[in-house]
Amino acid sequence: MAKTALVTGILGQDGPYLAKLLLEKGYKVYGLIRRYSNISFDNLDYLGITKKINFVEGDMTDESSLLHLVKRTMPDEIYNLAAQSFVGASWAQAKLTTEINALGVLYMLNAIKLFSPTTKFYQASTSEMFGTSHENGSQDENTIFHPRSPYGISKVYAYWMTVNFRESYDIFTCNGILFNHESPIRGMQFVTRKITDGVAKIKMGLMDKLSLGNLDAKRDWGFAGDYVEAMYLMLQNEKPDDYVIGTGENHSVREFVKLAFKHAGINDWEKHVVVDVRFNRPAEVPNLKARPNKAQKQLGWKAKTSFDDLVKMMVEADLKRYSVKSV
Ligand code: NAP
Ligand code: G4F
Repeated sequence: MAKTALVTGILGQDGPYLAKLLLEKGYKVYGLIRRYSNISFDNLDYLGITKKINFVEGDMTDESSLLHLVKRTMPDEIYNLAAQSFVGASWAQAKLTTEINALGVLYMLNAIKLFSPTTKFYQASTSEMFGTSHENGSQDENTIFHPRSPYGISKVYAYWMTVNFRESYDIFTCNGILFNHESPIRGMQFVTRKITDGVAKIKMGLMDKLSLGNLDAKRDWGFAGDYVEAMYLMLQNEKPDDYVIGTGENHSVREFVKLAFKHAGINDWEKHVVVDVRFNRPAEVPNLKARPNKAQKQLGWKAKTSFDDLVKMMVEADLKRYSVKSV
């Protein structure tokens, strides 16, 4: 019989890439969607898999919906990707961020414990949990957490709850501590997509200036398509554990901007970029860089897409989008 997986966050960036991988492996995929007045399947459409998903309704903040869902589907695997995932919004919406990202995980884990204790659980943890903490400029599974935003704090709660259900109830739970990963279907408010979308608009003459915040922040940016393989591998491993996933290389926002303009054939990038302090955060995470050695050794996972290829892929996809629209 085909294996079954429930993917929360199915309409976001990672959900569609993961669902595509699972479908290719023969899984039946349930995708959790919440109620919308105007729902968009654009990201699933982009990967051509909308019709292959079994949509189920629920909300991470509604415990009873998750209890019913797990009881009804009893999937082999649950990948919890749902979150209020934008760090910048988490100060103004700290309570909502906590309810979705922290309590939502507790509700899902309780549902597994009560109705489907053999279900394996993946939690989308994040390098934001490290915040300002590092050893010689990089982070691994042993680096202590020092989150700098309500988002980071909510994810630390979820991380420990995931560990706790493993230790208390012997449930197969894993944390993937993923560093930033991007793609042509990355949300528009995140800096990489904001840049590649802006560069495409400037190239097409639809915009002249791109307003950004802190250009000195450094991130370890990889491709989402590579990272969902790590999620899958964690749940196929013999023993549940927690893994740092990243490229092991980092770059500043400024470097990303320069390269994006270069790939669009625009040399005078400084003419088009405006620094606007409104995009600065109350507390910044200045420098994230993964040491993904454990994942490489135990899961055989390694990032495949280079920084240059990632920026090029995103710029080309946005240029194509605007070229098609302008025809
Ligand atoms: P994303 O594009 O923002 O997608 C998040 C998804 O969560 C959306 O589909 C959203 O649904 C859903 N969601 C939000 N609130 C919900 C609720 N109350 N109930 C049910 N669903 C809800 O995020 P992503 O980039 O794919 O990231 C996936 C996960 O990995 C997130 O948990 C994120 O925090 C984590 N993470 C991401 C990165 C990264 O660099 N991308 C790195 C580390 C960790 P709607 O479409 O209905 O809004
Ligand atoms: O693209 P960002 O908004 O991503 P951030 O804050 O690193 O969070 C992302 O990665 C996390 C993993 O580390 C995930 F957990 C999280 O869900 C999300 O996917 O910002 C990246 C950097 C920041 O330092 C920010 O201050 O870019 C800087 N930045 C500079 N100008 C900007 C801007 N960020 C945004 N969003 N918009 C700007 O105009």
